[in-house]
Amino acid sequence: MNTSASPHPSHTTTGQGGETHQSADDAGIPTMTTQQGVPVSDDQNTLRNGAGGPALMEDFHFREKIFHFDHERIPERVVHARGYGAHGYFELTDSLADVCHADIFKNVGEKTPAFVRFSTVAGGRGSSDVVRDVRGFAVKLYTKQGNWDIVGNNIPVFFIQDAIKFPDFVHAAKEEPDRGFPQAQTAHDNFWDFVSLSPEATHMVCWAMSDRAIPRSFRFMEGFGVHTFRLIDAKGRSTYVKFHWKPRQGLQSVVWNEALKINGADPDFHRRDLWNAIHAGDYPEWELGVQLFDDEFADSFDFDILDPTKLIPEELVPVRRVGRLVLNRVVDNFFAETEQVAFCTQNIVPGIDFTNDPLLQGRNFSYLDTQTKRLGGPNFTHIPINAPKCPFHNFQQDGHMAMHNPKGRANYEPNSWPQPQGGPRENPVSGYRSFPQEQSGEKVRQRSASFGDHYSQARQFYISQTPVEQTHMKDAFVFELSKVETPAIRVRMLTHLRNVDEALAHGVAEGLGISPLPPAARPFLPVRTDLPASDALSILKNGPDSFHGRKLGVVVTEGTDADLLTAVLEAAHNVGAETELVGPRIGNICNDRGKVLPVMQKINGGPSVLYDAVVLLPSAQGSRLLLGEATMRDFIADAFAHAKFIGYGADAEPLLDAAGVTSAARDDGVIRLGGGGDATAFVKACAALRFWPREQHVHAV
Ligand code: HDD
Repeated sequence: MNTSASPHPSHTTTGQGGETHQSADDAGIPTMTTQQGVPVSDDQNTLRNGAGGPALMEDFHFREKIFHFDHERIPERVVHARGYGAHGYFELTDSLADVCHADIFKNVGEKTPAFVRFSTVAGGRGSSDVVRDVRGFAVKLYTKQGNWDIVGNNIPVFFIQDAIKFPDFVHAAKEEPDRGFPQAQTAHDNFWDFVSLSPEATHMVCWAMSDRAIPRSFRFMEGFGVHTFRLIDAKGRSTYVKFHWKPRQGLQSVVWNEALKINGADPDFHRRDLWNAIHAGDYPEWELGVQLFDDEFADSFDFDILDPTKLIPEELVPVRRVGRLVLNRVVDNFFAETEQVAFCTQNIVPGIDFTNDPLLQGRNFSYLDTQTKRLGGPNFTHIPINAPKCPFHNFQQDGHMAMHNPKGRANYEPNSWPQPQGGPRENPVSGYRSFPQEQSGEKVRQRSASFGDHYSQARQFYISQTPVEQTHMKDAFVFELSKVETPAIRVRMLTHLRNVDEALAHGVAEGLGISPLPPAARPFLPVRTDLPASDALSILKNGPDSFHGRKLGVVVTEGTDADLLTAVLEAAHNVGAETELVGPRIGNICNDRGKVLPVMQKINGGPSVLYDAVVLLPSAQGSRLLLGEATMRDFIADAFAHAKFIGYGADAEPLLDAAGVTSAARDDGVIRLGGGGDATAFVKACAALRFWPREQHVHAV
């Protein structure tokens, strides 16, 4: 046995192949066993007939280990394959008992365990985080009356109106079947072919081309239940409801060029962000908001409340905040929890009910079905992450991996066995009851005519954006359509955009070199141009009021000014921002007082796209060294181009010049830091997140 300089020197051995590992020859280290519990003596060498001989079939340990490995993967989700989950709780802050008898909405202050999984939609499990895509926002609430899943997105409307179109939509959005690319993006012919042939998609496409589709973090995005649901009160009366999750952290997105670069620098940008925030104790939080309305409102509203391509502006029906969702614990095991969690729209509890939204009705079939395939059988509810946390009893039995078969003789009902052998019985008082909605009508395959206005709300969304956001939308359309190879598809898309906004259509056409504009698509119902702008639809109008929860990248070198650095770090920490030092190398860098700095990133590994704002504090000598460094110039040029706030010490001026941020180009977002007061003012300015007036000066095309 050899010992070496490992973190566990006393138990470390060197194996026959020179590998360093620990053995359980000492108390306190668990002995490895097979799945049958048989202790393992050697986990690194197969059993063979002589050292150079063939492997022996009887090596049950080898066979079990490889067999299990061969079966590690389960099918990835057909959509929303890439996701990241966390645990937390929901706390009721305002009773909804006036309109809903669900237990979760009764007692103010009561906490209900929750699990949330955020996701992208189109990409595979191993794709990048910051792609242009809708984000899933799925919440599982382990209530005392069973699990309630709100399987929502970060966008309040959807691409299609009827679930029967979902396979077509998803096929068109994902990689093209003959070539297997492009991955995790909609910038290709099939997607735009489908949506340009489906006018109902126009509203959602506008959202997808807005900055909503490139969030800065899961923490900084809203969630929406999308459909209209029902709340049922104790007397069985129904109130319509739309669910909203409002981030306490405020809204924030990145810019597109930044997104492209983040995906290279850190494909796990969003999951790392959530992991870091929870580990730092900066627990992300959302308020649960409800828009409540009745039949009278529904009848008077300009659109059909059952149409999932429409939203109800918050100015018309205000969002009542009734609770908070706090994420405070990462998973113990990604596969067991995040991968195996199974959300189903059909999981609702007494007091909540569905409506006739045709998309929701179809979803209620799809989720149960897909989980059975994905998780291998009907007992996926026995997996701890999916099991209710309240008592549950029924006579469902057997099947693959059954963990909770009923005990005793009775496995059917009615039965006449006495309790406890007789088992559970239905409960007409506390049991789930559906709202007794009257139904009539012929059996037809027909879309309601009231679903026919496809452009008015798309237009309302567009005019609700700030000019900066409108430009981003135009640029996104141009980018995506520039990747479409078939000219007719690009032109067809423009016919829809003309019904959204003429300036938008012109801008996109110009970007694509299309002239003259094609005629507008003929709308099924006239386009409403009188819908007022809604501030709630803009990200920039709903940003944070401080730099809390954001990340500052600080460039340091040998000899960095210790006082200024301390002032910057303190100012950032005082508002709850994270900081990271970036330098020419990691470790062994001293400030001007000889103190070693905890440099976490080398400049090429920590480009400015990973930070919300940057500060440049090289010493004069460090600045000279970095002048020849291309990645340093990129760091500054990108931060400037992405409209970030840049703070700098006097010695950083040559670096700014070298990156093209000359004294003439420097604007109010490029801030010279002389002392501690400046650092505080800088961090305060960063609350605006970006210096948007710069954007128009850094783009010529
Ligand atoms: Fe869906 C997953 C959200 C329409 C069929 N969907 C899935 C997830 C989210 C959504 C967040 C991932 C859940 C997780 O993290 O595990 N889906 C939506 C929203 C929709 C929507 C907000 C429209 C309002 N979905 C939709 C339709 C269908 C599906 C119309 C089918 C008819 N969705 C599925 C699915 C998935 C899924 C195939 C794939 C993996 C899974 O369910 O668990 O059943």
